[in-house]
Amino acid sequence: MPRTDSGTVFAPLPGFRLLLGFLDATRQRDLMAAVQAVLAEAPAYHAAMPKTGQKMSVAMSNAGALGWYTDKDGGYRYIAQHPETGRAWPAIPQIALDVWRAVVPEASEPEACLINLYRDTAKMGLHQDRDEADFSAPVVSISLGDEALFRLGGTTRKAPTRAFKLSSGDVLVLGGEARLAFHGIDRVLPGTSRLVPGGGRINLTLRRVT
Ligand code: MD6
Ligand code: FE
Repeated sequence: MPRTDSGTVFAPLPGFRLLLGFLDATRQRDLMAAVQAVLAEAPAYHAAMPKTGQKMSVAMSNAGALGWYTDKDGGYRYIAQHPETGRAWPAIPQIALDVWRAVVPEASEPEACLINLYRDTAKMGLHQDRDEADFSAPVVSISLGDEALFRLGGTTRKAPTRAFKLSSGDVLVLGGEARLAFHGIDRVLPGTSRLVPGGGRINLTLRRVT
């Protein structure tokens, strides 16, 4: 059971799994190198929120058949090409596919790998992952680099929330009842890791989309 920022433990919704230190230092470095190769081909950008057009503080890119994207007019969606280069997204790094297979062996192959890059004071507001057609498939996330305070709530926005720390190499699964739990990143703790070149945190989220 996760230990929260206030030192207490709590029981999250069924289907929530936090695998602390799932990737050892070597596999973190190898995955980081693979992510850098993806970003060299598909540069990270600051996507804009629907309606307001407000740019997100987190920079994003994708790997896989489909990539999550948002802009002012089109809203949240999955697209098959990088919005600026027009090219197909690079393949999902093998280590990330291996994590998916190991932690959710019952699920079909992931179609999307969103890459979230947090520099400086970037954070992510409380949200549900609900732009996919099928919520029966879990979402698997892998954290690399600086530690972050992850906030997890219930399936309604007003349900109580708790924050706990995610560190480099941790893997988090939102499946079952937890698949639609609200969650976000309160803040990143700068300088807590040297893994990400230039500093900061990277989170990969693997998903089925169709
Ligand atoms: C992050 N993670 O850790 C943001 N979504 O940077 C997510 O939004 C997320 O970690 C779905 C499932 C797991 C996650
Ligand atoms: Fe999410």
